[in-house]
Amino acid sequence: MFSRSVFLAGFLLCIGVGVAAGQPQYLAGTGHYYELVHPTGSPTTHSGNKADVQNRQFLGLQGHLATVTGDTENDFLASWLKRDRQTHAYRLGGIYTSGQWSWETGETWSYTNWASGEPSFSVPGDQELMMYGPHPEIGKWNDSQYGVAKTDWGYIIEYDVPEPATLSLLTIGGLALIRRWK
Ligand SMILES: [Ca+2]
Repeated sequence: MFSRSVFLAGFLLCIGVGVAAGQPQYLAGTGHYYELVHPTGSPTTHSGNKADVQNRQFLGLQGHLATVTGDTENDFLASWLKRDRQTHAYRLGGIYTSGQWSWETGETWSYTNWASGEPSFSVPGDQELMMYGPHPEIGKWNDSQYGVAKTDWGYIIEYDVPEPATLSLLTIGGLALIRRWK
């Protein structure tokens, strides 16, 4: 019984932390998975990345450009970007249009983590949102004119896990293991 419990605990732990580099990673603090997509050198835009992400799924979960709504989520992504130093900017799912910032998922825009002096609206009008990669303010946010193609920007995908689905997956996985063990 002891070894069975230890094995099951290990299995559950692996769901949280045992993902290979380059694969979506799980953040227990939000219960969501995240994926870094690095630039390929081809020009990309916010709307282009958004369309790409709408075709991306992980474990049957629909992805969206990441929405960062608290320190837990921001710190997780910032520390990931510190380890995986590829480029200076990663798009998020936030835009400034009709005079206000919003998340494209409809989540409440209340948390922000702007770099010093940002958002600067250096070109007035609609803006998109990015998180700094390797930069003195890594993990902080900056705004940039919406619709401008970038060759050196990556983006971050977030896969939301509905809470009942998380429980079901864990329960099904655990039951399957126990059955196999018997
Ligand atoms: Ca989020």
